[in-house]
Parts: sequence; C-alpha cells; structure tokens
Amino acid sequence: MMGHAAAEIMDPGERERAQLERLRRTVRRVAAVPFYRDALAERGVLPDDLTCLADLRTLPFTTKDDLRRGYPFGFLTVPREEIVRVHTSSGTTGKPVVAGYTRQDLDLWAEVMARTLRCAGVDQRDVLHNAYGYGLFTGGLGFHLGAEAVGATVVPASGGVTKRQVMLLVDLGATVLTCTPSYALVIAETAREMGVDLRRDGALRVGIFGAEAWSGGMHRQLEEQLGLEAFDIYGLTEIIGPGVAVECSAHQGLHIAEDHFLPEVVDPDTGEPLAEGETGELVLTTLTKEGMPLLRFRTRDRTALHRGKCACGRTLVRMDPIRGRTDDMLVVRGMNLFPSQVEELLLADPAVGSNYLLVVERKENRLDQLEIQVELHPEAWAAGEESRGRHEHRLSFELRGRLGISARVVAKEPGSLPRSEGKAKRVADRRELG
Ligand code: DLL
Repeated sequence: MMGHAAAEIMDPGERERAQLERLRRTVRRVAAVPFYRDALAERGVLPDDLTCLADLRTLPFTTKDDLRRGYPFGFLTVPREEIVRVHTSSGTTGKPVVAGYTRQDLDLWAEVMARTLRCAGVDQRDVLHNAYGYGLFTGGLGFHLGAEAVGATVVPASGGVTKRQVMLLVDLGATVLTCTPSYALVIAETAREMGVDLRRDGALRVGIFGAEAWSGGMHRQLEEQLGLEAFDIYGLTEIIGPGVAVECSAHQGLHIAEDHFLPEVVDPDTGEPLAEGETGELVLTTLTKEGMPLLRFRTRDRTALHRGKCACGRTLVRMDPIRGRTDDMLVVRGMNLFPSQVEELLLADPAVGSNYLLVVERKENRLDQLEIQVELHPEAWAAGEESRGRHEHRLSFELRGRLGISARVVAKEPGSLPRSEGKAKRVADRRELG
C-alpha cells in the first residue's frame, strides 16, 4: 500500500472512534454560531450526549438557505480577522454563500487535495495543467494548493483562451489535466481544429475532472480523445471545495475523505437516514474545519454510499458518481428525468458529438415540450438532411424506449451549441409557469 496516507487505510472501527471524537469537538465549536446554538438548544443536544456515530441524526440539518440567511459571515466560529481567504459558491442568482478559511483550514485543504491528487496517481514528477477557473470559484486555487503540496510543476492556466492552453499543454509536456469535463471537451475540440493530436503530440496521462455531473459515456470519450485516464472529483464550496471525494484507479466510486467530512445519505423528502447502497441526498458534516464548520449540510446531490474494502486498499467509504442533484431533476409531463441519463444515451450513439442541450417549453398551459438539441459528428452532419432526419428519428425512438420520454430531437451543426469554460449549462427550462 505504498503511498497511501495512514488515514486512508486505517481500520474502520478505529476511524469511527476518531470521527466521533471529532464530531463532539465540532458540536462544541459550532455553539458559537447563533443558528446552531438555537437549533441545538431546541433539540436539547449536548456534545457529550453523542455516544456513537448514529447519534448524528439527533443533530440539526444545515441548508443552503440557512447559510444565505447568515450572509456573509454569520456562520464563522472565529473572529473575521482569523479568516485568511474567502471563496463563494457558484451558480444561482442572488447572494452567494461565502466560505471563510483560517490558516489551518487552508492547510487542511492542501492536505486533502494532495491526497486526492495522489489517489489519481499524481506525484512530483508530473506537470499539472490546471484549467479550473482561478478566483472566487474553489476549483482553481484548490487544485493549486494540492498540486504544490504534492510537488508537481503547476501550470495555473485557469479557464479561457483555449488555443493558448493547447499550445502550453503540448510545449510544457503536461502529464495531468485538471478542469471541468465540459471544458476538457472544448480543449479536445480546439486541439483538433488546430490540427494538434493531443494523443500523439501531448504527454497527458491523467485527467481529474469534476465540479459538474458527467456520464460514463463522457468519461470514455474524454479518455479516448485526450489519451488519458480520467478520474472523477467531487467537492463543494460550503464544505471546503474540491477534495471531498475522488475516484481511485479501481474506478469503483469515489472515496470520501471521511476522516474530515462525515457523510450520510438521507431521504430528500423526509430527511430520514437511508441504508448503505440506497440512493438519496448526500449530507456532509465537517469534522476538522475551523473557520466555518457545518453540521449535516444538505448538498442536494444524489448518490449512494458503499462500505467494504476497495481493490486499491483504501478503507474509506465510496460514493457513486453524482449523476444529478435533487433540484436538477426535470419533471416533464410527470416523468422524472436527469440530464445525465439523456447524456448517457446520446453519447453512446456514434453519430452524436459531445454537446447537447435540453430545452423544455410550456406554452399557454399546453403540455410540456422537451426538445433535445444535439450536435452531430462532422461526418454525420455532412451526410445531408435526409440522413440527419434519420438520426433524429432514431434518437427520439430510443429516448422513448429506454427512458420513457417523448422528445423532439434536433440535429445541430458541430460547434453550434454554446461552449463553457467552467460548468456547462445543459438545460434551458423555458416553461412559463402560470
Ligand atoms: O464545484 C468544487 C469543485 C471544484 C469540485 C473542482 C470538483 C472540482 P461548487 O461550485 O460549490 O464547488 O459546486 C458544488 O457542484 O454540490 C455538485 O452539485 C456539483 N459537483 C461538484 N463536483 C461534482 C462531480 C465545486 N464530480 C456542486 N460530479 C456540488 C457531479 C459535482 N457534480
């Protein structure tokens, strides 16, 4: 088990004892936050009442709305002066969540990110091209910290100016590419347009992709187009950023750094804990965070947990890749649908390119219309209108047969759908509710 940190391979019983001790410490710590002080008092829970990890369920949940109500610094357990860095959560309009890090939190982040990178086989011999966005988003600076801690040569490319990225990838001999899966596709596509074959001209060996949901089909496409082994990485700003969980070379789910982030899966409607292997909402409790520790944060991400040893030797719990959030589920004419299910089906089709968009419309209280716009492969597009029509028919037939949804499929010219440097937007919900 060369190279694995002791915390990754320790005996699960021993780990549980450490987790419980850290949980008690965290409960003591969060009492400094009015939200938690009140919620704990209401439940009558004292830190020493926690006698086993199952007692976690006696603690209050924290939602994104709770954090927004505390905007910007209401959840800090240290004076603001001890915060040396902030990041903000991405997406959605309105006020973001501000995450504050103490010096010790940054050290923790570097440690879990270094562990993450080693899990994907990165070490000091690597040249790591980091194309996650630098700035308020945690992707860029989080990977940067970890890569420096591992001792790799970091290229802080950030997102954008893709042609220059392709040039640097080749010229600097990058062995590791880190960015969102959708931006990795843009890089692959731009390289092709430039006449660069990254498989032949590049030295890429590992890709660490995350920050958005991506399907198994996308995983295979990226490996093929870039000539690397792809690893899924998961994390979120509220908890720390990237570094919460990552795949190992066994590719049997993502190992959660559970000595620092305690996971549960609950029924999203009732909040009741679910058994191992059951899919529900991931809930995370930080065990060692100093500036902004959180109890039972509702991630809204859907997954299942699996215990039992992994072929890689780690005893850390694994979670299934996140294929959707409880709030990105589309309900179209009463059918539940996750965009990633559509992605899996589309990308399995040889005529289809890698970009697609789901457009849902509802006009004048008529039934919802789902239109799926898909870019075809250049050859399939060039084959003419009649052939394009056949592809559209076949795809909508398969969508009905395999996912039970009726959708109009519209073939699009390669390169015509919007591209993203960060998280891709795959759904345009244009329903006028009224
Ligand atoms: O996306 C942190 C991150 C940066 C993770 C770089 C991985 C790599 P947020 O911007 O706060 O943080 O968004 C968090 O993104 O709740 C998920 O819904 C989604 N997400 C993150 N990683 C994955 C993944 C960063 N591997 C939200 N698969 C989370 C699916 C993911 N969804």
